[in-house]
Amino acid sequence: MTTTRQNRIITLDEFIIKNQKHYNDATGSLTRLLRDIGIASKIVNREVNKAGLVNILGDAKSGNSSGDNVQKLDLFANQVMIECLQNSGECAGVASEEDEKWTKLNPVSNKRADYVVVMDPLDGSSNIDVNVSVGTIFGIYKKLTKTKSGVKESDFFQKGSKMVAAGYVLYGTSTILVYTTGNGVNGFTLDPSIGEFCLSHKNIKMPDFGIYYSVNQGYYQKFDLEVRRFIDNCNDENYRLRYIGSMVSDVHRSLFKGGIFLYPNTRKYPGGKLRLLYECNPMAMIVEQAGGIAVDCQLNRILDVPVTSIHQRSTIAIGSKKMVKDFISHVKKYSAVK
Ligand code: AHM
Ligand code: MG
Repeated sequence: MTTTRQNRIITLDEFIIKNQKHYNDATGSLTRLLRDIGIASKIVNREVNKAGLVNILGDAKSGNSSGDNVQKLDLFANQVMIECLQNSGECAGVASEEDEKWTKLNPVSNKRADYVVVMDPLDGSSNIDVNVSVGTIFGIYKKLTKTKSGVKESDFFQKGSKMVAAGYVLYGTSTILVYTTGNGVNGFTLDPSIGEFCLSHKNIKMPDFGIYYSVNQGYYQKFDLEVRRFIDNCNDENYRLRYIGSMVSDVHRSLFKGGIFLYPNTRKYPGGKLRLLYECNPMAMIVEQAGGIAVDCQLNRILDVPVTSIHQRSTIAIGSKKMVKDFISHVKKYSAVK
């Protein structure tokens, strides 16, 4: 007699391999690259979870290339991600929020490296010391340079719409890896007892509407009129304000519950604070793939914004379709942007 197991566990590795056929060119190289990222995030997760026990918390007394304080765990995550991306030899170069310059990776066994990776190894790092969720964000592009292991800065200057995959790992009450290869969004929760990411959220669809809005309302007076009007409207509608200060966590909540996340321009950050390559683009690809919208405060689709520098910043309004459309209406009504 044969028995069929219901609810069979599907691990991240198994899922990636099974879905390889949906990628544009199913050579297995993107599969191997995604697996490298899965391994790196398990190592980062281990350190994030024991961060209170060992001496890797706190400020490393150096600023990152964007001028923010860097905490030691950021540096660790950065190093682990780069080392793991080196493993399979599929990645030719990495641009990280933590490094001023992008890094060329050494070829493995003289094989062809077709991809470049952009990443924020530990987003929301100001939250580490106080046990609040942080995350890793990544985006993957096919490099433009034709030679086997060659890679140039221009390989990173591709619009977000050219990404072949994007994802994030949220180190929260549980650790979840969410990623897309442009064919829907899936989430995998880390089962610590077996050390595997297991498929837990299949084909994630973002609600068209939600009751949450997420913005640093402390900057209210520093926002442009149209943004203030939109926030006023959120208050009038009794939407609930939730702001963790960790984009991954705030967008993750919107992805599942519905909502909108905003980081508009302020006097301190006239072009927005968040980085287009490492934060806005990957989150925008995921949200769009789940049925949401992501625009900047000039109402450009985030994924269509031209890239001219690896540390480029952007404003962002990202989230449920109806809420972002409402934001767009407010911008059109109260500003010169048409
Ligand atoms: P980080 O990558 O240095 O951690 O900075 C990005 C973070 C986002 O996760 C978060 O949304 C934002 O900065 C919070 O900024 P603020 O404290 O200005 O609200
Ligand atoms: Mg960040």
